[in-house]
Amino acid sequence: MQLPIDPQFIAAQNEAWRRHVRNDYEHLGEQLARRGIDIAHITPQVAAFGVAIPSWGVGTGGTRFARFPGLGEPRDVFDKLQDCAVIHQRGHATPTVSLHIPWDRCSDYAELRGQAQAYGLGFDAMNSNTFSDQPGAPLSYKFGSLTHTDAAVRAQAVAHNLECIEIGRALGSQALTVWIGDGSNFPGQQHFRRAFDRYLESTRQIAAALPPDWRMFLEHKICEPAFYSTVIQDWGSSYLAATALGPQVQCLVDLGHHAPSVNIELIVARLIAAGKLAGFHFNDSKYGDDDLDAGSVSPYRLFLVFNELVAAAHEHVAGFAPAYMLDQSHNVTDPIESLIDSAEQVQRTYAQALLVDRAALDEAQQANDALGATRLLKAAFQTDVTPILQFVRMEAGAAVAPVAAYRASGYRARMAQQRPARSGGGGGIV
Ligand code: LRH
Ligand code: MN
Repeated sequence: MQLPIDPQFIAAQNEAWRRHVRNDYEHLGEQLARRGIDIAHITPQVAAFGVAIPSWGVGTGGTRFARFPGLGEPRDVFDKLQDCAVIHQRGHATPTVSLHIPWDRCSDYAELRGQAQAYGLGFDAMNSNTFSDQPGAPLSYKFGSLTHTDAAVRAQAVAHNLECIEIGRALGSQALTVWIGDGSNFPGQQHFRRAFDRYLESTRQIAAALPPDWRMFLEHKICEPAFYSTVIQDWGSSYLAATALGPQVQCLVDLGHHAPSVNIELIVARLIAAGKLAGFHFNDSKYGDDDLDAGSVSPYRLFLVFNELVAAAHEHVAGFAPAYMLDQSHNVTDPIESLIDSAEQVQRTYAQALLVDRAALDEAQQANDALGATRLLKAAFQTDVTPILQFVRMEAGAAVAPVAAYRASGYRARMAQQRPARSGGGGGIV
């Protein structure tokens, strides 16, 4: 493996931690054993946990008002891949990258795949983009893409998704995420039922082009860029479409795509029961699609989602194979640090959810012992699983303290030398 940072540097960083990590791990093991939990049963599951990095997240993000690029911004998909390798080398919880086309288009995908393998990385779901006009594209998506009233625009959007599948096949990806911003800004502007019919007509063509071992993820979103109606506005519209489109098509849940008070874990439970849960775009939000770092605002909300996921795995629910991805916009932090931290936060939340005493919870629910039940969840959520995360990283040759190790590596300063500074200017998420 050709790693961007010398593994010896990480090993040296870990030296000071080794004895403490072992002691803390053994101590937590004793505490968990008193709760009837075998830490040796939990740790391998945590070690096997992985969440994909969004390629568009390693560059500084922005809003419609402005974007303030940082130092050493990635120039192309190869720079992004190198930054993703730094993140995985640190936290060892992000073995795959989710690409976005055309932002990650390049001339040689075999070379890109080779570079990823050299970094020990793979490719998760591909993301198509018919929410902005491609340079030189004959037709505009101003009034929609897969649901546009003009069949030629729909055909252009379908063709783009088929191209994303071809690129993904060359890279070893096995899924396509389709999020479209199609909708309306004025009452009366769009015929809701006809727009949905056009969506099905277009996505049916994309689904028909899926290789047999691929899946297509439909991503719903309450609003933005359309602010009166959105064609795939909620899980209901997504589920109706995924059901109509067949077993290879499922519903992806981006945590930030719901109204603030929506019970997302209940939506997750419904999609699991229907065998239609594609997976997640993890992030956090307080108001809208804020794309903040996962678990940075409402860690308990993230935990309640993972509680449903761990319960489904525990009960061996049929067809349960969710894809885990981050989808964040890093406007004021070093994106690499945010992604290292967010991947750890998601892995931490998974570890906590593994600590829920499922048998006792079943009993409390059966007995309508509301407080007993919710205290079982709190007991797991309030367990500091840091020793397990540090132990897993140390055993994997990753950094016990990944953000500190990244800062000490001077990687960002080196990239600032190698990569020309990018000026700020107009808004936009990338
Ligand atoms: C839409 C979205 C979608 C991506 C985009 C970058 O808000 O969540 O998943 O294509 O962000
Ligand atoms: Mn998303």
